[in-house]
Amino acid sequence: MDYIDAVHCMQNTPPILPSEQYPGVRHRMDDFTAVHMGHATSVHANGALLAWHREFIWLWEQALRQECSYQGYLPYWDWPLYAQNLTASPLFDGSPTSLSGDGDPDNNDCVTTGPFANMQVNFRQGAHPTLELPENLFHYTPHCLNRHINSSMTAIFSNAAAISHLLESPDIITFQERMDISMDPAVWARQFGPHTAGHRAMTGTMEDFFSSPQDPAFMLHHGMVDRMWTIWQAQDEKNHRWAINGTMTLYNSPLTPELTLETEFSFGVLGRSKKMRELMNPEQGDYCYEYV
Ligand SMILES: [Cu+2]
Repeated sequence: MDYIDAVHCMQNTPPILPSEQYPGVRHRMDDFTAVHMGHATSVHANGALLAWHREFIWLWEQALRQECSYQGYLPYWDWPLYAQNLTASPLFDGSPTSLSGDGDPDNNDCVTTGPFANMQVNFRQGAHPTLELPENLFHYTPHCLNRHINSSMTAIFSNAAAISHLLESPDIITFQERMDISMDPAVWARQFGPHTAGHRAMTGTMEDFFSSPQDPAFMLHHGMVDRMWTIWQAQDEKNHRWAINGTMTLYNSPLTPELTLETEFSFGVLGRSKKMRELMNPEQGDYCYEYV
């Protein structure tokens, strides 16, 4: 409940981004969505996904604490617990302690139950991955938080066996593919990792390539992505901890320079730029966290 209150608080806190350039930004949570949107083409389906989103959710947790007096930690969505039936799970059953339930199919799939019932989201949705930022990306396009939850994908790709398989990845290339999506277009349609499956299962707001952080489920979903990476990294300090693979281009194509520990990531108004090296260990540098 404290977490839900803190999210509401962020939605009632004025933004930092200027409204002339970012007309859709109406509150602090929108700052996070807008930064995610601006970086989306360079931090997905490539070598930057894990590290960039680690910092992104860490910055969110910091902001909840510093700006909304949140005393807790960032919760995560424990995929295998609910993979077979998301709408029956305590996360999405629509109860007062959930992140709200499924959308109402008779009302444009708008979410009408739980703490985020009738919540307004401010950026458009429906975008798929593209190499270029779409025009009018930051325009004010108010509509309802919407979902059309379908557990068929998480049932297959986020279950306990899939998570074990993910954590047994022998190297970072395999881990990335099992987490997210294969780099081989031939298998895209039938093979997903739990990262992709979670976005697709929620559909609607959560499925937009750019503006998905508008759904309060996003941060918990990425909490679990980061938890998986954290566990995998800690399995083998020598071979997993500093393992990097890929570029900052969507699907690593066209080919751009390989990431190194010196590659810098930016986080706009959310925080200072950081090198890849600073994002590789949750117990080093600015970070001091672990997963239970
Ligand atoms: Cu993302």
